[in-house]
Amino acid sequence: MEDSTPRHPIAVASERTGLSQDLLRIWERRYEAVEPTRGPGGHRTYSDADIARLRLLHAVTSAGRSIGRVARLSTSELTRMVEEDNAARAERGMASGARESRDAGSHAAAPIVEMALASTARLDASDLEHSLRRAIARLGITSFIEDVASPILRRIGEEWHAGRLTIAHEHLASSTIHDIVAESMRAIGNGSGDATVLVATPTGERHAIGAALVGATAASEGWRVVYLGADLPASDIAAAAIATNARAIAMSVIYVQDRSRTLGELRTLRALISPSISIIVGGAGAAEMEDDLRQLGIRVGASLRDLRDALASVNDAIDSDAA
Ligand code: B12
Repeated sequence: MEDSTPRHPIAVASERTGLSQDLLRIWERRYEAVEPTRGPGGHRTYSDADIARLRLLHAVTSAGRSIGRVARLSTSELTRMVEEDNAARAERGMASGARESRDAGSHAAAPIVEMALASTARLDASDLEHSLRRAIARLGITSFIEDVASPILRRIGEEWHAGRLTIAHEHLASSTIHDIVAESMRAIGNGSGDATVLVATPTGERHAIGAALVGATAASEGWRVVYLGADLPASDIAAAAIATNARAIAMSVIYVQDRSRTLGELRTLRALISPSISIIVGGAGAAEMEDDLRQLGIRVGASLRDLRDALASVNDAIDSDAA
């Protein structure tokens, strides 16, 4: 059994657990994950038992669980969870290389997600931007989108819905993520790719980040991307597609406020452009209208993998036209 005598300042706790001092404070204040003793000057002092518990919390969150779900578990429950994770990892020893590297990406991402949420909670935009830029450099754009940006946005949505974060926190995180993803999209796509895809959201859809993620994914697949952002009328999207000679239009629909208006916009878009230009629509809102969209001749995708598949089949069609 570990010693519960308070002995270590926060710098030592950070060094021994691999968790930043900021994260230690957040885990304590928001989630009551540990309760270090306060010295006469108010400084936190951790025991060996606290440090052992923090290491367990680090291991179970790095495996993909959110701190909110595990912070209040007893130390013996956390130990059991880590043992189960280790056993599962050993059992999975024969898994394929691709799967292994994908898991490695999401393991590396879990602490980044927690750090980014902590920076958002402090409204510290420069810290948030710094950790996100480092994450893109380390993980690459695809893993950044799937393992970092999407989980952060989901968690921010949950915290916002539960009233634990305000619209100011959400705006700070959304605008930072949007700008970084859009910047990467332009950096990857700059001048490359023969085929053009136009990316936008329809009138009434103000959620732009899905479209930016779509643009960055298409750019990383070698497409030239014309990114128009959010909330555009069908007639303008069609005119831009014709002017840029786009071979595909990818639209993100996250929230449907007025179903008949959104469907009407997409119907108009389909009617205004040549049938040889593919329209691919995805996002949570698109899933709600899937049958209607298919009837209009619009392809529906649920994930960015579906987007890659759809763009690959457009490319195949371009190649067979050229042959
Ligand atoms: C940021 C945000 C906002 C910001 C957007 C800022 C911006 N510049 O984008 C602002 C403040 C404007 C906003 C407004 C609103 N929001 Co909002 N918002 C969010 C939040 C936190 C993140 C949205 C986001 O970008 N997600 C990231 C997306 C891209 O991830 P995803 O949806 O899982 O998409 C994945 C796939 O679907 C796929 N995909 C996405 N697009 C495409 C496209 C193609 C072609 C393909 C193949 C795949 C694909 O790839 C993604 C990555 O894996 C979500 C929370 C959440 N859980 O998402 C709420 C959320 C979407 N918002 C919500 C609501 C209710 C609203 C408002 C109505 C609030 C209000 N009362 O005003 C308004 C509506 C505005 C409007 N008319 O569009 C709800 C929607 C609930 C619902 N479905 O009924 C959510 C879920 C929050 C919640 N839990 O309540 N919001």
